[in-house]
Amino acid sequence: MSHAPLSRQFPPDFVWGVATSSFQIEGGAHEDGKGESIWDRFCRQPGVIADASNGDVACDHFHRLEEDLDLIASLGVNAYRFSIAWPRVQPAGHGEFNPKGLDFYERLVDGLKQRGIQAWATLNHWDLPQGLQDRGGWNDRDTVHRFVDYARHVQARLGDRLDGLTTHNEPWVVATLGHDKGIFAPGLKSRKVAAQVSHHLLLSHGLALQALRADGATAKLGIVLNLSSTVPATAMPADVAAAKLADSHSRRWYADPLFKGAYPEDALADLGADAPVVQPGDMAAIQQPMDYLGVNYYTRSVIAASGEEWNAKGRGLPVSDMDWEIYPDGLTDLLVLLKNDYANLPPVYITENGGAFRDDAVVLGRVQDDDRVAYLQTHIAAVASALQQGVPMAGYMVWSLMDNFEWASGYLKRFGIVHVDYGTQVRTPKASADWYRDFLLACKG
Ligand code: PNW
Repeated sequence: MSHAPLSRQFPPDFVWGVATSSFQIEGGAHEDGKGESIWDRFCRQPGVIADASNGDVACDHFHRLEEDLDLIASLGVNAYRFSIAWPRVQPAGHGEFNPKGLDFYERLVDGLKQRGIQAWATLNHWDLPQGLQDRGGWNDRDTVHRFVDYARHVQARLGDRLDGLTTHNEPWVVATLGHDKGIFAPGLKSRKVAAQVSHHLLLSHGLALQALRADGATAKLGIVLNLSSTVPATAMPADVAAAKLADSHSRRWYADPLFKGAYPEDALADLGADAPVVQPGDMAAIQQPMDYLGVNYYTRSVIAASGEEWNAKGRGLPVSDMDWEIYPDGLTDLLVLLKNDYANLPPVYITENGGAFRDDAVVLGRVQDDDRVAYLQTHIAAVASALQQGVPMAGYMVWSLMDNFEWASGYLKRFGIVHVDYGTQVRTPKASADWYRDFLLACKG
């Protein structure tokens, strides 16, 4: 452990950012010819969104681009991670492209460049065109090829100005929460479908990387995985075995194909007849060299053989407003594990980290979110510790720039370092935004 101030523990070229995604902030759901996404459709199902809300307006970012660019710049970050809504760019997900859709992202990217901020774009942060879902969505192998076409189209227009280009955000969430648990769009409940979806997401990632490189990509290309440190609830052999299998179904299910070209054997055996159909050449296509790996980290995952959920709050452990345990050491553990497991690990960026907290009311123009300040500080320290242990860390981005549509939780959970009043759309930087700005100034120091 280094005792130098935290700000001295990062190299000068370290990438510091804030992150958002299209559906969660943009609104403008019907502007400029945008098509319907599976999240537009899903939100209309009764009972699936906690406050019965949707993304029609969200943070109205679509109409407040210049103000939000100035807000990002005011934080002193050198990178902004955002996502591109596929249905803006290609309303049905197949057939006609809509040039007006990319006009918006061109203004965003040019606005970032003018302010000296790196542009990190994600192609799929879950808002698949409904027109593709109507044909089977990610369960249908043709969607893989539609994604590659879309990726090439975006790169042709914006690629020369992008610093990073991410294929998918958190394929585990899309596959498992969207197609097995059914709590996210498209709301399906089939383990078999989810497994096939995960394979198609990985395959589309690999084929997109091949195509983008063949087209002369200059941005760094990679994928973003949601990962946690997975540990057994007790030292009992049954719990240890359950934790190992849970790790194979989550972290290794995605990282092993990407870096080793194979799904983990124990997870495949556990899936049995639900294992995905894999065609010859698929695994080689998935195992493309990547310029970086993006890691989203929020909490650790504690596994018991009984299948009982680990109730951190009930055990008196610190939790965020999502009831996710606050466990910064898990981030260091995870990053060191990645370095040890994957000899060819590329530079790693924390592409999301942050927390929802309740102390978020605006009082006399101020939001004193001390819990979030502590969360960010301890997790950035966890990244510094991984760096000292030889993990090739290259960047860190806070989730999120501002409060936004938190999926099935609607607008009830606030992750922003900037407060959003949804009635007026007024943005108020919280104490955590001030802390982050001061920290980044000290890093430059
Ligand atoms: C990520 N889980 O979602 C997403 O990338 C963001 O869009 C989201 O706002 C953020 O984390 C906070 O939730 C996740 O249940 C949602 O394991 C759920 C899980 C993980 C990530």
